Amino acid sequence: MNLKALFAEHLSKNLPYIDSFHPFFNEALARMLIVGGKHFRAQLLLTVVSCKKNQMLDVALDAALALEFIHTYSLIHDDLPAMDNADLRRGEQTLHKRYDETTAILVGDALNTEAFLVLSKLKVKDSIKVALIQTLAYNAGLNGMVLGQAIDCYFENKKLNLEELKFLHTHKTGRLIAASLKMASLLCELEEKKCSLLYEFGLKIGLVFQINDDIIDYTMDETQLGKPSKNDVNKNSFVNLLGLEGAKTAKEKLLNECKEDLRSIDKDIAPSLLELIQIYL
Ligand code: GRG
Repeated sequence: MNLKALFAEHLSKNLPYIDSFHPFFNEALARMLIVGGKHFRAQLLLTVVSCKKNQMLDVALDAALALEFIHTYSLIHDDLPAMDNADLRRGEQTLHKRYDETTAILVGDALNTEAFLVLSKLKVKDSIKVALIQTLAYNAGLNGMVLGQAIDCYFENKKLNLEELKFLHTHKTGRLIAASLKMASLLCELEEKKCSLLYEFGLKIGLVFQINDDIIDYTMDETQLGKPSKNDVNKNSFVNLLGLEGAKTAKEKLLNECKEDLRSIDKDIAPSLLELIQIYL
C-alpha cells in the first residue's frame, strides 16, 4: 500500500471521538477529516520516515495524524465568517454552514488540542516526544501559522511589499510544512545539520505551495478547486503583487532551487520527496 493510502486508512481508523449526549459533535468533529484533502503534510513526514527509518512508520502515522488535525483545524477556522467567510471547503459545505459557527469553532479547538494529545501518547523516547510537541506548537502557533494568519487578516485590503508578503506566507503556510519535515527528522534521529537543512527546505517549498495556491485560486473555478475561487482579490497574494506570469516565474525559480537543495541534502530522501512534490506542485 502506498503512503497516501496507508495514511488515509490510519486516519479513518483513528478519527477523534468522544462519548457524550451531544447529538452531533462527533459527526462534526470527523466531517472535514473524512472528506480529506491531499494530506500533503502527512505525506511529507511519512516519505522521509519511510526513506530513513522505515521501522518507525507506525509511530510516524500517529505523528502525521497530529499534523493533519492541526492543518484541518486551521482550515475550519480560516473559513469562519470572522476570517474568510467561505461556504465551501474540500468540495463540501464548510462546517459553520453545515452545522453552526459555534460548532465549527469548537471542532477547530478540539482538533488543535487533540493533536498534542496524540503526540503525548507516542511510543518514543521522552526527549523525542518533547521535541515533536515543541516543533508542532512552535510552527503552528504564535511563531508560525497563527502569526501568519493574524497578519493576513489584518492586512486584507492593505498592500504589503514582497518581503512582507514572503514573511506572511512563510509563517502562515511554510512553517507547518517545514514542521512536517522536522518532525520526520526527529523521529528518524537525523543529525542536527540535516534536520535544519530539511526544515529550511520545508520553508521554501511551503512558499512554492502558497504561490501555487494563489495561481490556482486565480486560474481555476470553484468546481475544480472544491472551495471558492478568485477568493484572493482583496488579499495579499503573489498573483496580486507580481501578476499571473510573475507569480508563475517566481514559482518555477523557487521550485528549481528547492529541487537542487534537496538533492544536496540527502540522496536517500530526494527521489521520493521530489516525486511527491511533482504531484502537487
Ligand atoms: C486559522 C490559525 C489559522 C490559520 C489558518 C492554513 C491557513 C491558516 C489558512 C488557509 C488559507 C489558504 C488557502 C492557504 C493557502 C495554502 C494552504 C494552506 C492551502 C490549504 O492546504 P491544502 O491545499 O488543503 O493542503 P487540503 O484540503 O488538501 O488539505
